[in-house]
Amino acid sequence: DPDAKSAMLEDFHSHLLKSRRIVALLGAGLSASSGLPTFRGAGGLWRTHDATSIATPQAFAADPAFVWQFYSYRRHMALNAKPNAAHYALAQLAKSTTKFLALSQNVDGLSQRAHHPPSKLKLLHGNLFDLKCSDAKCGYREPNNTTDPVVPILAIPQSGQDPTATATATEPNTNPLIRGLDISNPNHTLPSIPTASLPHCPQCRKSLLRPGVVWFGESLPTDVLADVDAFFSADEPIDLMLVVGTSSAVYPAAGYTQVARNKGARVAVVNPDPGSGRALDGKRDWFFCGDAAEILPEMLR
Ligand code: BJW
Repeated sequence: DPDAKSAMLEDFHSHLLKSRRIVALLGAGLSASSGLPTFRGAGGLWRTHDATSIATPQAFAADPAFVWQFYSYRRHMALNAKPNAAHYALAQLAKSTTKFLALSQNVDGLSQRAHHPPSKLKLLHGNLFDLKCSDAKCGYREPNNTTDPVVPILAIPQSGQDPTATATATEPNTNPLIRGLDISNPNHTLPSIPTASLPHCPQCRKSLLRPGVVWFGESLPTDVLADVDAFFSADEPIDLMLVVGTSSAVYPAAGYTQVARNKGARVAVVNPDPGSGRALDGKRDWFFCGDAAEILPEMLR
């Protein structure tokens, strides 16, 4: 109902104009219209694996080459994707609101590339474009957003290089973000990679490097958590919480909506799935149902 939608937009907008302290919780749906798949639901399978089962220390220990192939593919996709109108709208809101914090679960670098001010962007789950030593005691880290692939052996094979591919799988790739064989398609054979050829830590010269992301069972970065806690514990209410493109299934990220609510925030959810955020049932003041790239620019205009 377009009338109901514009009334809701107007109501939201009048609250936005009064809001002094604003928090945004961001999830994979923010980057969906940039062509990057989300974790849960359609697109959440990589080959035959649930993407969330690859994002674990156990998967890396068991088969580091497979996990690196997944992350190398994701780095390639993200580097070839472009920020969408929602990333730009949020970056603009961040610039124009003194007391603003985005808590992003995304690791794709698209908010940064939309010029979101870095001090107002907290990366809860790390960054695809950081590398770190898989031995936490070593502690080595480096930013790496230029090398695609990280090591030559992780290069995405070019079409025509897969002799075992089936007829369907050799059809031209329709995903414009992938320059080469779509190795997320299980019909393509994955190149086999010896562990010795994977990227190794230049500091301890012993352990493998791994992506600087937060896997299940790992703690979120302590400096990030401290900054988020400082924002929430300031002796001032929070006026508005935006919850954009997340299933609110993963903690502690999903719990920040309640924290903001306890500080007085009204909550606006942007998601095409009407059932999204069951964790938020009864806690949403506005629900904008649809693509963030379409709706956020209207909301934040
Ligand atoms: C659109 C759209 C469009 C589509 N526009 N929207 C308390 C209770 C229970 C469990 C725990 C708890 N505390 C901790 C845990 C354990 C665990 C956890 O939460 N488990 C749950 C699954 C139950 N949490 C952890 O382990 C965390 N660590 C931790 O807490 O350490 C301390 C500790 C350890 C152990 C025990 C207790 C405490 C770490 C979590 C790390 C998550 N890592 C990943 C991978 C990152 C690296 C990578 O990218 O590969 O992070 S998993 C994955 O899920 C990724 C995401 O950031 C995260 C959230 O997913 P997100 O962004 O919400 O995506 P989706 O796909 O779920 O949803 C997309 C949404 O977009 C959908 O709703 C769509 O409808 C929507 N959408 N198109 C707008 N166009």
